[in-house]
Amino acid sequence: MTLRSYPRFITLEGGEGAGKSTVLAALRDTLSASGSEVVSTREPGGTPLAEQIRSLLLDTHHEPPTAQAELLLVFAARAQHVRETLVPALERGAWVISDRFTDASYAYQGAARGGDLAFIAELERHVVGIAPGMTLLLDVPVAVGLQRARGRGAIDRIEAEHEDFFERVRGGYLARAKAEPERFRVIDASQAADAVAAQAVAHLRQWMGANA
Ligand code: Z5A
Repeated sequence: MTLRSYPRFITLEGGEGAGKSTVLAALRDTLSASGSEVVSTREPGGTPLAEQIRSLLLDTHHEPPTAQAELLLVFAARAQHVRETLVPALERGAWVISDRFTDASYAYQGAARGGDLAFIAELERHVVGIAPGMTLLLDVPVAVGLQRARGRGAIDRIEAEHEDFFERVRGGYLARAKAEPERFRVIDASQAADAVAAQAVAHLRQWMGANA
């Protein structure tokens, strides 16, 4: 099964503290101002069941999942999100912005945890089946991103990983962007937040113009 790409499906990716939440708000405002229906969502999460799986994944109070359990939980949440939220919205013509999607599994469970990339690709084909038209990768040096993320207070299970882990995450994302340059737009997210948001909005406007 090949992946079905939806032009109105936009994903935001990046390491910790890259500034995805800030950019997502700017993209949502731009799309809403054009009069379109906009659905903003996130992964893991985006449905009640998938949000429960998110807390199992991130909460430090549970028994930590093994690498394989983590991978399957992430894809279980995604299976629910795709069928219950993403495909219905895309099929009715809404724009959908998701804070993370399958690229995150290649970066975190694949590149960083050492999971089998071919198995992740099989899961993507059989369980997910869809792909974003455009992905904005907010790329920031690991030390800068971690300082921002940890400056916010409570740290979740994955945020508690060592810097090496996040270097592998960053490398995994950059490799994905290099392999699919037509889908990815890489933004230097070490700039000030308003400059990052302005670049993201410029990419969006260009994309909207081409996919009106
Ligand atoms: N995960 C996974 O392992 N596999 C998967 O398949 C998926 C996810 C889908 C939850 O994701 C976790 O799930 C994540 C990967 C894993 N790992 N962890 N932990 P998440 O996206 O919800 O969580 P996150 O990556 O920890 O989000 P984040 O750190 O909140 O990142 P962000 O949304 O990109 O950052 P932000 O909230 O917009 O900004 C963080 C802080 O920095 C905040 O105080 C801002 O005011 C500040 N900020 C933002 N931009 C700037 C700039 N440009 N300059 C200065 N300060 C800034």
